[in-house]
Amino acid sequence: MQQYFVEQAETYDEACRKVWEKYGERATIVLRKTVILRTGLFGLFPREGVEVSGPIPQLSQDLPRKTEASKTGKEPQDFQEEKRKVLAAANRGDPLLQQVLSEVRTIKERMEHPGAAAEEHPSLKQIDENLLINDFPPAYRMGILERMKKEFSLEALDNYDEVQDKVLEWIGESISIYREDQFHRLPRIMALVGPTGVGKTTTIAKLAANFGIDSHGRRVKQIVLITIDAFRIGAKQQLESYSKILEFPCFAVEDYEELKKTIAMNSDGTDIILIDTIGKSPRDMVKLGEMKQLLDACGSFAEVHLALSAATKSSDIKEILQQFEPFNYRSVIVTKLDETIRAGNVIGALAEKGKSLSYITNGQKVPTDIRKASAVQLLINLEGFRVNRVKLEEKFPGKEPEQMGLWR
Ligand SMILES: Nc1nc2c(ncn2[C@@H]2O[C@H](COP(=O)(O)OP(=O)(O)OP(=O)(O)O)[C@@H](O)[C@H]2O)c(=O)[nH]1
Ligand SMILES: [Mg+2]
Repeated sequence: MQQYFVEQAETYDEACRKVWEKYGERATIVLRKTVILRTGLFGLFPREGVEVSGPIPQLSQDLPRKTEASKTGKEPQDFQEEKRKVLAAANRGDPLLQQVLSEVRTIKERMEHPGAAAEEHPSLKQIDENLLINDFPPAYRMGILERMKKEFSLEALDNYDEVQDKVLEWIGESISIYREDQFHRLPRIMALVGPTGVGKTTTIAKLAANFGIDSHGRRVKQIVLITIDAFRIGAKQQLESYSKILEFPCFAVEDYEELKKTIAMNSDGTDIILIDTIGKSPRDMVKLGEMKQLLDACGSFAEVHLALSAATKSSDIKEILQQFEPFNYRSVIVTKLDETIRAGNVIGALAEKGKSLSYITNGQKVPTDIRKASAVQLLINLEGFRVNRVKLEEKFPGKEPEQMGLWR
């Protein structure tokens, strides 16, 4: 019976090379599809790859050889006899044989029209294209496409509008929103860490204003600002200038002891202490370690949030999420969403790492350009999808974009 090969590789060319090395150059690729390659320990680190398959060509040595029997003229008779039996079985409607014949017919059709067989449904193609435009990581894209193949019939796939609504829902479900601890002890301590220039200081100022002052301009919470960026020229002044406008006290500290003392001194009567940190390269493990030790002075109840620019490449986001892991950050604050039309990089990386989102900032203006994170807000930012906002808001109630506080 005809046998088939299935080979996987990172690229189509590599897969073809493997096939030809194993089965010779007569081997024809009949089917080609994109798959997730699971490599590494326990199949972690999935990567996108290609799977090719087709019939294994009969090598000349595998063809019926002339045996002693054939020399006596017996084999042709046997062969004729076998052929007669097979045809008779087919005519009788033997189910197994019918199935084999149908498979052979399909293979023949595929060999005659290779493009048509490998063709995906247009809805799958369109969704994949949209995911690609939005910079979703490969494994996330493949996950969505596999789910589409499993959950939609061919008929259902024909209804593109419904398909894309469902896919948006799946993407929305993959976004985890940070739940604030309603009963945190006072003062609540929040520290922001993250790479250089992502908008930590600006975000601290936005948070301070929105937490501390209500829509009538009244002070509703006592806020204290602390920066551990005491060395850099301009960095301390940047936070101090915000603190002057907002009339919140501001302190600059240099080490663990000083931070501990400043927190202790300001604990009475303070609702929230916001701590700004020095931007660090995720590759500078030594400096990250030093800052982690310094931040330990905040105690175990402090909430660390990681600030991450939405304009960061997918691969860099993964590295940042990983390298800041020692800070045990509770959530991610996505900054500069206004600078990109793609949110897939962030959504995909957070989903892969199981991290939740607390705030989104979308502009330089203090204090207006910040929102509590919501799935809908990221979904409406996606390129190429037709967003049915009412439907999404029904699906994700209470998570609509919410501007906080004053200065709308
Ligand atoms: N477009 C845009 N720009 C922003 C946003 N948030 C901050 N910025 C700008 O980004 C630049 C850097 O902001 P900072 O708040 O100083 O960033 P930082 O993370 O504190 O920087 P370092 O302390 O140097 O690590 C400033 O020009 C901000 O105005 C945002 O949401 N959107
Ligand atoms: Mg700063």
